[in-house]
Amino acid sequence: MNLSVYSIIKANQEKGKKSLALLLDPDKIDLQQIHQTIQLLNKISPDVLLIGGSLMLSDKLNKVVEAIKAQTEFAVTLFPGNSLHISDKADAILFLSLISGRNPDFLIGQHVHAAPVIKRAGIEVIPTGYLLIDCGSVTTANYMSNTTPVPYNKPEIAACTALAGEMLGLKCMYLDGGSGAAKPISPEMIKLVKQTVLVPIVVGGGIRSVEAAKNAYEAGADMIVLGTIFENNTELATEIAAVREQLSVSIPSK
Ligand code: 1GP
Repeated sequence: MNLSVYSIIKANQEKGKKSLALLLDPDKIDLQQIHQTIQLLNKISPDVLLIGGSLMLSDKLNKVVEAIKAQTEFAVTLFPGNSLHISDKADAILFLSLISGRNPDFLIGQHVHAAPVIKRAGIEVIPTGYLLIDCGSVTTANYMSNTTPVPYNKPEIAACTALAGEMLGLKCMYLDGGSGAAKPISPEMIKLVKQTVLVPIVVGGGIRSVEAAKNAYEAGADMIVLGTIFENNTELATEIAAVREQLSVSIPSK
């Protein structure tokens, strides 16, 4: 039986195993060359494969999901920028509520449009608290969501926001500096969020070195997300991906 995507993340967390997610932007995938992407996916073997982004120009979402499903065993999880970014070919969706912001459209509005579509598609829903963090540049996610990100040096705001999200029943927290962020989220912020909530913590945005990955994992990230580096430097992405093995510890099951 195939495990649900959330149960993989949760089981890894409980075992002390660090998880890795790769994020593919459909706009940047050349469908003629997708076998190359697939080769790399097989090499890196992420725990979670995310597809999506804040803004999509092309109509390739469905095609990319279909091609990956046809040629690999990976479960495909949608990382949508809005309610149009849904493919019924996917396995799961991060149902993101942008709880760091005060824009009702991204807290609940888009969700109302998306809910019946997701229900019909029958895909796994992962209720996710999405926190945008100011990591030194205005990212597409910030601009498109029309929200103020959490200030870089205010870990307590991120922690209280994550706690509120957990109290509302969200099943994981995604701290995101946004694609191509100038710097990664600070270890201090990740650490405080980790100390505050029990749900799995996902950290992404600007992770482009082994050191940045280690810092995020050691501070408490259960899963890191690599996007830009996977697009730009697959060799380095492979090295970064190996960090999770070195840092995983073995927690005996209860
Ligand atoms: C963006 O967290 C992801 O939402 C990945 O960010 O592209 O900077 O790796 P990068």
